[in-house]
Amino acid sequence: MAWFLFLCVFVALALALLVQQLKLRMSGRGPQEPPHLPALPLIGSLLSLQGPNPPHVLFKELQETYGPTYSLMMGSHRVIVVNHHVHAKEVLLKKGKTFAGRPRTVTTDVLTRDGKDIAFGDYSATWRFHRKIVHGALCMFGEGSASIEKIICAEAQSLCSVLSEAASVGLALDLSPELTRAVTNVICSLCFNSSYSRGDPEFEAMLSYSQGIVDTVAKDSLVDIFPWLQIFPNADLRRLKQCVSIRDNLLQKKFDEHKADYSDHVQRDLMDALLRAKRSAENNNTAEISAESVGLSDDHLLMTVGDIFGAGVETTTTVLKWAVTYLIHHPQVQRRIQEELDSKVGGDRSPRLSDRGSLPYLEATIREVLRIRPVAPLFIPHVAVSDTSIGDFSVRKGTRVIINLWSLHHDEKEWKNPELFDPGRFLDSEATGLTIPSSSYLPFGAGIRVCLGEALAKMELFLFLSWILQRFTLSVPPGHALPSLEGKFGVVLQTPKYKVTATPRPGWERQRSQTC
Ligand code: PLO
Repeated sequence: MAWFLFLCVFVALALALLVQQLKLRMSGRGPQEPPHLPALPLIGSLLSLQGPNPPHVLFKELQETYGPTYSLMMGSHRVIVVNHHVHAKEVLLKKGKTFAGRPRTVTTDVLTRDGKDIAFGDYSATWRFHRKIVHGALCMFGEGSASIEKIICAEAQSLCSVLSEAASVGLALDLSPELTRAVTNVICSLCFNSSYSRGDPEFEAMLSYSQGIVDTVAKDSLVDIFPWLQIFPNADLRRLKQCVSIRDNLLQKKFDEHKADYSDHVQRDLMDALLRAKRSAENNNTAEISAESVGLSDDHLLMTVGDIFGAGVETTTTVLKWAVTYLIHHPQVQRRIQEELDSKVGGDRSPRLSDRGSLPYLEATIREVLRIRPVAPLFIPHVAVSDTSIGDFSVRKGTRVIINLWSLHHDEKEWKNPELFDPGRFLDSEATGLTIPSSSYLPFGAGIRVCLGEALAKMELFLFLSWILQRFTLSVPPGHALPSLEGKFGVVLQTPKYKVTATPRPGWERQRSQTC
């Protein structure tokens, strides 16, 4: 009986597949639609997406069969995967507004109270207004401001003290929590005008909930493809909900504290700036957009601070960890950065932002890290908000579009030996100036959803790496294997866990008390 049922289901699925393919061919839209991976009713193209490789690598490989732009079905959702920079730029820049939508998924809805944030929130008047005030607030507190440089340098100083202490007792360290604390404190100062010291229980709680969220959110897990799976017990979803609830309590606490002693006259941090923008929109009855009319609730502000916090910490920390990992694999690159630092900054003071122009090799190294291991190899999926096209292919409203940044950054036609770590490719022929040798390079995305924290991230990467490399040489402890370069796929591409020995450079055996 069971085998008969099984046979019936199998025959039904096969027939449905055949009919679907025939329909596609006969509809006359055939040549207009992107090449399509086989798809079965209900499960979509899931069978073609199995295998040992993470999605970004698999999507890159599938180009060989289907070309650089192809489509597939994730459950009942039509998805187009874009692997080439020309089409990627059409989606992000030329038709940015048409492709500005975001899909709603079970996990991101849990994280963002049904899309009330900026990164995962769908395109709407509320979203535009919301992004505008966050952009304004970030500009006021971030980019180019002297205070942010001071904050980063203070954290760099404290990070280097920890490395120095460990070195003095011959201890190898897992740099992950140290880098995370440094980066978290920068964002904390910016958002809440506060910071954490080593071992602070609130910081430890944050480390653990954030890891829980990174492990479970927005990675095209089955529950995001098949939302009805929520009705079954799901350990990942349970963990995500627990972590989000811990995060939300923490954010709510900070939010309430700020609201309690908010004053229109002083703006201490980003949270004050957001509160002020919201209040002024509410009071401004004559404005065409008031907070009421665009529906900017307390939830929106809270979720946005969650975004800034999460994005500000996870992304920058991840890039720093990849930078350290590649520097350990390539001691000659480390040496060259150190020589550059010695000759341009010297040993009597610490690097400053104004040194950026005179340290091209370090900048080139940062660019190369962002190329070879992009933080978000598939970005966050976009959605077409109306019927449109990509190149010659028609795209129906509601189609999800995944830009495979991994393919752009590893395109053999654009990059010589793309798997080779070579900062030199970002230097000009005299090796004194910086270039971007290919248009297939978009580490921060592009268009109306471009990363809001690009300037802040670049300042942090430059200052943290220059401070560390001025003082230390990084390696794995004797006898330890080099860390894997593979990366664990998720909402960010994660580095492996491993220990690092930071050996003080001559003259830096004892931490000097210097600021920038
Ligand atoms: C990281 C874990 C945090 O606890 C929550 C969070 C918020 C914003 C997310 C971020 C996580 C991961 C990186 C994301 C960012 C918004 C933009 C950024 C997705 C999930 C990228 C790379 O697009």
